[in-house]
Amino acid sequence: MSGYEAVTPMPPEPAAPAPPALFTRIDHVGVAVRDLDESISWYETTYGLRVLTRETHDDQGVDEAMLAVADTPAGGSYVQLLKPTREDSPVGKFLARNGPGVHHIGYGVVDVEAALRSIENTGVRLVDARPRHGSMGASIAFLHPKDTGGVLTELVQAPRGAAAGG
Ligand code: CMX
Ligand code: CO
Repeated sequence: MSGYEAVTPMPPEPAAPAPPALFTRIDHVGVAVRDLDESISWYETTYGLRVLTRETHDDQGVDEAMLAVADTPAGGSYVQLLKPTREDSPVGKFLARNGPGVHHIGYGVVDVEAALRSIENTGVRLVDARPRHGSMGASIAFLHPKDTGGVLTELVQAPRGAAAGG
């Protein structure tokens, strides 16, 4: 006897299957700004970016501009400049608390409804239980920043046949 007890080795735990990747690309970075025209000019003159669309979304309380950064086979990527139309909106409250800066990240997904259900099943709180309309015809939904490491996260499904931002 060696002094060691014979130990039957445990069979290795079966590895949990890796979940399929939900994100296809970074669709856009949403930036809170105080003056939309001034910010657009700064992005144009400093970075040479081009404005694709300007929209007002009363439900979100924003005036916004989408600037094109890149076009990829999986879809486009953009900077979304956001100016609040009222103080008690998400971007209005963010600006009052933090000043101008990155407000959220929008990730491209193939199917926003399926992605929402999959993420919800992991226990992350959803801001939007169902997808809604976003910029440039996209279908979007937000996840709560308190459950995503402090990053307000938007899922973006491009409209059929188009590369779109949210
Ligand atoms: N990033 C990280 N944390 C954020 C945040 C952000 N953008 N906005 C708010 N929070 C945090 C706050 O810091 C605060 O944290 P503490 O409790 O630790 O102080 C907490 O969330 C609550 O902040 P609040 O100002 O009281 O905000 P509300 O709870 O009223 O709303 C949220 C938070 C996420 C539900 C709201 O911002 C929301 O519905 N966002 C999604 C819609 C949106 O952002 N629309 C504008 C963009 C539209 C587009 O991209 O098309
Ligand atoms: Co956005």
